[in-house]
Amino acid sequence: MALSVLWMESPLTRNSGRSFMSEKPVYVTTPIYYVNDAPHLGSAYTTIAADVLARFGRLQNRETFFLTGTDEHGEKLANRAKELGEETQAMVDRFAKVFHDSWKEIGISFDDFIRTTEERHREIVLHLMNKAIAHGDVYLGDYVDWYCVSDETFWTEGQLQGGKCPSCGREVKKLVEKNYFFKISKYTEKLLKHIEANPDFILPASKRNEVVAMLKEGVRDISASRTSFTWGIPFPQGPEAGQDRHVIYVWFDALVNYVSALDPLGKPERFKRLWPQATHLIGKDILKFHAIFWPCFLMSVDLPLPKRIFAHGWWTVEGQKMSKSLGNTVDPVQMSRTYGKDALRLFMFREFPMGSDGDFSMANFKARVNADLANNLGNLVSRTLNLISKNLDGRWKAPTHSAPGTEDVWESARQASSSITGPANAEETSMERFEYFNILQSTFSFVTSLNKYFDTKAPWTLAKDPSKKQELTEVLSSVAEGIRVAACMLWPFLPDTCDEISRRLGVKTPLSLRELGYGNLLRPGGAGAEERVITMGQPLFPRIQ
Ligand code: ME8
Repeated sequence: MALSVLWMESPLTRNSGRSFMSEKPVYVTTPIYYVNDAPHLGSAYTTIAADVLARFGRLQNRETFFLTGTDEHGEKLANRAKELGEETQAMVDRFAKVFHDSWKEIGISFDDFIRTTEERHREIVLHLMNKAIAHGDVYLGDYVDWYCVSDETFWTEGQLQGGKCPSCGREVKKLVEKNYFFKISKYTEKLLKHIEANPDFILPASKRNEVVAMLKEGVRDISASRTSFTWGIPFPQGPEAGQDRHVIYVWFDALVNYVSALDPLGKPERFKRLWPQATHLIGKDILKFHAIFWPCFLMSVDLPLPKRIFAHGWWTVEGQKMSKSLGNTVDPVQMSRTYGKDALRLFMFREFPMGSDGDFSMANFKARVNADLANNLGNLVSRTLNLISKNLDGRWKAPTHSAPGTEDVWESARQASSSITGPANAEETSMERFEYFNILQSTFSFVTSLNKYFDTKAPWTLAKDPSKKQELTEVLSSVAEGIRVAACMLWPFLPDTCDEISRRLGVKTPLSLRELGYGNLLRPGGAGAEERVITMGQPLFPRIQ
C-alpha cells in the first residue's frame, strides 16, 4: 500500500488544509522580567516555552512575532540600585544586557526585546494613559493599605497571610500615599462576559476559574500612579495633583509593553494583524495582573483583548522554593553550557503538563536526558546511520510503500502528529494550547516504536546475509524516514539536535520545512523519495554520569 494511501484518512491529512496550516499569525509574549538579577530556571521556563511556540509558528510559515524584554521601573528596582550602590539607570542597563545576552546564548529566537525605559515604550504608555484619563476612568485618591515591594502588589489587610504577602511570603509595608486610581470596577462585568463567551481566553481551565471567582467576589479600583519615589514614567497628571510628583504604577507601565513593542502608531497595519492574536504566556504568580487589570485597561482604551493568557505552574528545586539564600537557584546558561541547549528544553516540558507545578532535581534531569536523548533518540540515530554507512554505501531513500512490520511505527507516527494538531474539529493546534507534555509523550513513544521495530528486525543480522539485502534496505530506510519525521516533530523543542539529525540524514531542514510545509513533512514519505547521503558524527548525547 502506498504511504499516501495509508495516511489518507489520518486526522493529520484531514486537518492539514484548515486549522493545522492556519494562516493566522502567531504573536507570543513572555512576561518582561524585573532586572534585579540574572535569569533563572523560572524565567527560562517561560521564555523557552514561548520560544517553542514561536519556532512552531515559523515552521508552519505563519507570520510569527515573539516578544520578550525587561521591566525596568518601580520601587523594587529603585531600592535594588540603592542596595547595590549603583545609579538606577546604570543598574537596569547592566541587568537588561545580562537577560538579553543570556537568552541569546541559550538559543532563544525572540524577534524583539523591549525595555520599559525605552522612548518607544514611554510614548505608548503615555498615549494610552491619556486615553484612559480622557474616558473618565482615572481619579485622584488616597491609598492607605498594604504593599509588597517585591511583587509590586497592593494588598488589603484581609488578603495578607500571617501578616505577610500572600503571593511571595515576604514582609509587606503599610502605604499611605496620594495615588491616581483606575476605575477597574467599571469593566469587570464586561470582562466576566468576555471570559464566559471565550472559554479559552484564560488557560488552563483551573486558572480561568480562579479569575472568574476573583471577579465575582469584586475587584477594588487599583492605583495607576505612585508618589513615594520617582523611578518611573511621570504620570500625565492634572492640576489637582498639587505638589505630588506621580509616576505611573509599574504594572500599568509594564503591561503596555505587549502593545508598545508592536509600534501601533508607526505600523498600524501590522499592529492590527498581530495584536488580536496575542498569546501572553506567564507564571501563575502574575495571573491577576494579566487576566483582570490588563483586559480592563485595554477595554478602557478601546483596544481588543489578547487571544489568550496561559498561566503555567511553579518550579521548585530539589523540593524547595528557589532562592539565592538557599543557594539552590538553577542557572539556565550554565546548564546549557554543560549539557547542551536542548537537554534543558526537553526536561522542562517532558516531566509534567505546563499548568502544573514541578520540581527540578539533578537526578531527574540526568535520568530524563539519558533515557530520551542518549538511549532512545541518540542511540537510534547512531545505530541506523552506522548500518547505512557500512552496508548501503551511506545512502538511503524514503520508502515508497509501508514495509511489512511497520504498521505500529506509522500508527504511532500518526498519533504523534495528531497530538500536535489536536482534535480534528479544533480551531487551532495543541501547540497553541501549550500541550507540550502530551506532544512530547507521544513523539517519544513514536521514537520508542522505531527502536522496537529496529530491534525486532535486527538489521545487523540481515546485514550478514547477502540474500537479505533488499529487506535490510527496507528496514534501514523505513527507520531513517521515521527519524526524519520525528526530527520534524521535535524541531520546535530540540532545534539544534533536530538540525543536526537532519544534516546527518542528508535532509535539508528547516529550509525544506518552509518549502514543503510542515504538515507534509510529518507524513512518512512527505519529504520526497530522492536519494540522501548521510554524514557520520559523534554521539548526539553522551550519557550523563
Ligand atoms: O513579575 N517557576 O517579573 P519577574 C516558574 N516584571 N516560573 C517562574 C518562577 C518559578 N519558580 N519564577 C519566576 C514580573 N518565574 C513582572 C512581569 S509582565 C508585564 C511584568 C517566571 O521577573 C514566571 O513567568 O518577577 C513568572 O510569571 C515570571 O518569571 C515573573 O518574573
